Formats: sequence, C-alpha cells, structure tokens
Amino acid sequence: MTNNQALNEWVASVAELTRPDDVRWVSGDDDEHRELVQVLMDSGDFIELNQETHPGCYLHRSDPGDVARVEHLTFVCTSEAEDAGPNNNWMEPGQAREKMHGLFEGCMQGRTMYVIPYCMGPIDSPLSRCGVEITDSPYVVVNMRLMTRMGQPALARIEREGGFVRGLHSTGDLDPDRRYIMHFPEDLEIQSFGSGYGGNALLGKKCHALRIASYQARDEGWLAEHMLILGVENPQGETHYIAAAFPSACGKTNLAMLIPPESYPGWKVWTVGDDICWMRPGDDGRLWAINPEAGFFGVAPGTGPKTNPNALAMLDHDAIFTNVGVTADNQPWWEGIGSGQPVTDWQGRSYDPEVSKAAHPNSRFTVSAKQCPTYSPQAEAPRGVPISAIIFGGRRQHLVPLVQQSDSWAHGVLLGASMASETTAAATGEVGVVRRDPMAMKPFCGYNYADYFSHWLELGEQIANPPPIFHVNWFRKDAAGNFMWPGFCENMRVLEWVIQRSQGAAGAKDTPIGKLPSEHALNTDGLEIDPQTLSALLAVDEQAWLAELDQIREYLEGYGDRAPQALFTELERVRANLVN
Ligand code: GTP
Ligand code: SPV
Ligand code: MN
Repeated sequence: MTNNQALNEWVASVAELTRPDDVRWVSGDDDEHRELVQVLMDSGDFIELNQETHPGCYLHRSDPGDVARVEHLTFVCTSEAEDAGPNNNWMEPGQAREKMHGLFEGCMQGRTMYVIPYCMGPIDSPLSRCGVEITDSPYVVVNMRLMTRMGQPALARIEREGGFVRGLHSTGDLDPDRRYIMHFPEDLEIQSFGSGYGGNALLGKKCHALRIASYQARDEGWLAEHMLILGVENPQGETHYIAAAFPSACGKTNLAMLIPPESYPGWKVWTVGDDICWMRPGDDGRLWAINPEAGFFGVAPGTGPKTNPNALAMLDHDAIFTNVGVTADNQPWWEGIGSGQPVTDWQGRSYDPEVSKAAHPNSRFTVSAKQCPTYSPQAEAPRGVPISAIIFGGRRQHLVPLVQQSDSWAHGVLLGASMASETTAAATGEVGVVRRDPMAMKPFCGYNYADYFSHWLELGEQIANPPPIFHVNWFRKDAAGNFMWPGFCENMRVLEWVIQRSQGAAGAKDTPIGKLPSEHALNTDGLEIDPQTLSALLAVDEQAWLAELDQIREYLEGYGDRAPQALFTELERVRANLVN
C-alpha cells in the first residue's frame, strides 16, 4: 500500500481484473529476495548452479518458444496511426485495450501478483523516471531487482512526485498466439502478455526506458536511446565520455567494458551503461547522459576471457543465467566462455553438438552493474556525464568503413538515420538479414521515425556544443567470410581517434562520405593487421556508395512528407560529393 491514491486504485483494479490469490508489494530487501529465490527453486523456474564456484547464481530455462523479443507482436497504440509511424505496428488504443482486457481477465488465478515500484536512473537524479510494474512472474521480480533501483526507495520517489509509468505484465500461458506487447505512450502505459522473456517482460527496460521514454523525450526536449555509455581515461587522467548506438547483439556490452590492449599503457575504459542512455542538454550547452539501468542483461555467447574479461569477472556470483548450458559440476557454460565442457544444453537435454548449441544464441546473464570491475563511479552521479562524442554502428559485411566522422550534426543524423545492420538472435525471425535500423532504434522508437529524425535535427540546433557524430563498423568480412578487423579490445584504437577528433586533434581526410582517419592517424602500434586489410577497411567505394544512397533515399521516402527535408539535403550533398 502507498499514500499515492492513483497507484492504490490501479493496483486494486488490476487485482480485480486478474484475480490473483495474493498481492505483494515488493520492497527489494534481502529477506524478500531469499524468499523469492526459494519460490523459484520450488517451482523449477530456478535451478541452483554450483554454489562454491558461483555463489548466489541460478539458471532459468525459458519455454523454448519464448527466448527473444517478438517485434511482430509489439505495438505502439497512439490515437492516430501516423503518430506511431511505418516503423511500428499500430493498433487503435480502444481495440488494443479490449484485446488485452480479455487476455488479462482472471489470468493470475492461483498466482501471486507482485507490485514493483522502480526508478530508471539514479534514485536522486532529476533525469530519472519512475514506473510500477505489476507482474505474476517472480523471475521478473528478481531480474528487476538487478536491472533497476526498485522497491522502497523507488516507491518513496513515486510518492513524492506523483506520476509513474504503468506496466502490467503476465506470463499468461506462454502461448505465442496469445502474446502481445502493447504500448500506450499517450497514457504512459504498457501492457505485456504471454512472454516471460527479457525485453518483453522486464518492462522498465525496452518498453519504458526506450519506447515510452522516447515519446516523452520528444515532447520534453531530450533523447532516450539504445546506447551504451563509456568513459575513456587517458594517461593524463582526463576522462571523455562517449555514447554509442549499435543494434541488439552488435557489441554494446563488449565495447562498454573494453580493456585497452597492451599497447595502451595508462589508458582505462569506464563503464557507465551497456544498453540505454538518456541524454539531455545541460546549461553548458553539452549533452549530459545517465544510464537509466542498474544492471546488465547481456548476451552470454561470445563472452570470454579474450573478448570481455570484465564481464566474465562479474559473473561468478549473484547472477541469473537464462538459457545457457551447464557443465558436469553445475557451472554455467556457453559457446565462447573459454573453459569447461557442457553436459546439458539450454533446454535441459543431454548436450549433443549435432542437435543444438549448448547455450541459446540469445542466452543472457543478468547482473548488478556494481559487480562490473570497470563500473564508473560517475554512473551514480545525479547530473550524469557530459558526452564528448556519439557513435552509431551496425553489422555490415561490406561497404561501410571501420570509422568515419560526420561533417556536421545534420550529416551525423543522416548517418544515424541510414544505419543498417544484419538481424541477430535478440529478436525472433531470420538472422543475418540486412535491414535499416536507424540509430539502432528500429524496435524501440515509440513514435514515427520521421518525427524522431526531426527531433534529433532540432536538438542539435538548440545546443551550443553538440558532440561530433561518428559511424563505426567492426563487422566487415573478407571474401573468405572472415572478420577483417580484430575488434573487441582493439576497438580502443578507434575510440582513441574518436576522442582526439572530438578535441580537434588527430588527422582526418575529407572523403565524399565524411572524414576518415588520414594515413597513420589510427594508432596501429602492436596491432597485427596487414596494410592492405587496413586500407580496405578505410576505403570508399564510390560506385557502391551511390547505390547505397539510392536505397537510403528510398527508405527515407517511405516516411512520406513527415520525413525532414534536411536529411534529403544532406543526402544530395553526399551524392554530389560522390559524383564530382
Ligand atoms: P543487446 O544486449 O542485445 O542490446 O546487445 P549488445 O549490443 O550489448 O551486444 P554484445 O556486446 O552483447 O555483443 C553481441 C555479439 O557481438 C557477441 O557475440 C559478441 O561476441 C559480438 N561482438 C561484440 N563486439 C565485437 C567486435 O568488436 N567484433 C566482432 N567480430 N564481434 C563482436
Ligand atoms: C536487446 O535485444 O537489445 C536487448 C535484450 O538488450 S532485451 O532486453 O530482450 O531487449
Ligand atoms: Mn539492447
């Protein structure tokens, strides 16, 4: 119970509709957590992992049909279809509510209903926003405890402020034909039914912190983005912060936790966030950013001692593993972990590489950010961190260079708006298909992309010192299908160039598509890469770019008259550069 009458009334009305056996207000304290873990173990939703090697760690196996976000079942329900835009599935709000009412009716009979007050962002930050998730899933409660600041302190803030985002969730019967993730941005409301998985069920994350928040941010003059935030500290002890948007499973967590290679003595990367960034213009004309999350829900496969040692180091206690394999002595295991042998796969079957990978490609870990060895002390700063550079990036086998800098803010917005990337296992559907994914927000922008591009353009005009915008691509492949760039810790070299450019230093050459590192400007000390590969990574194939521009134009024209003219002006400027 609370002294916030609107919250009490909403909880009562949800209980009346869903008819749970019991209603629990989640406090977030340790006793409650122990009790919930026991509930999860008793139901079989949690399997205890080896408590000697992994104290406080548990394995959850999802229903095999419920292992990723479901974009085709995710809707933005604005009054006008045009406001959701061609980038979203849309349903008329009245019709959507009726559909959801039917699904939620009586769905919590025999279950406990949990009321989770949460705060996205540091509890005392003016940039933070609160919500309340009502769920019948104790798995959601224990994940929300790691991913958000939840329970008593969040409720106290809600009582102080009054407003909150309403999120109603039930796992239902996990029937994919009775699964919907509905957003009502005009009412700051989310209704999610039929999935227990990550972004479908942990409503603070993609539903609130991106879809609803992006809608609010447009009205209020800020940005809610699918971006990591990191700080690069140089040997002089100065730290510069970068925000970077890559689509799902395209390298945010890895970059955010990078450990510089040996040839970078005295350099350090600090992790502020790995998935979501809320940015606002400050009085000083810069953009200031917070990570609204308190934990990481990261991709397990590929996380190993060479790729992301920081992540491995934080996963040996108090973590939840979803859909990974298990070793003979009950330790979590996934492809790329670097040691051990699986005996059981993610579905609990005896491991047979002929039948299945040990870990599902979208298997995940959930862990408190406080366990990350490079977690930035500034991550808890109420005012956030000042952003020196913005990076966009996608998974592109061909064409797109390792790094480029935009010629202006408007050109940078075009780079973001033209992003494309191969699809990954983070969402259901085919993997490896190149699709347009502007600013890595295709599945997450809570309103019409045309208006979103305009908002980006306007924001850049309003701020005195907008950060320079870059585009990167770690994923170029050669004719044999091998990655051309070593990636991971070696991405430090690109970060260094980006930071130096943002300070007006480092060599760059003008090309038709933007500024690329001039010869020797990219630090390759201690890097084993043959010069031809490097020059291929930094080459501009003008004919292929002209063809790409045609596709980008066609894509942007799909947004009709609402698409901002400035993007087409930029596009034609680049085309003219290529032709001349
Ligand atoms: P979400 O949590 O889904 O938003 O994903 P993310 O962007 O945080 O992706 P993550 O860092 O977890 O990386 C996903 C996959 O990309 C993993 O399999 C990584 O091994 C791979 N990856 C990350 N960085 C690099 C890189 O620099 N080069 C290559 N080749 N692969 C990378
Ligand atoms: C993503 O898919 O971009 C994720 C995981 O970060 S989820 O929480 O499922 O959205
Ligand atoms: Mn993500």
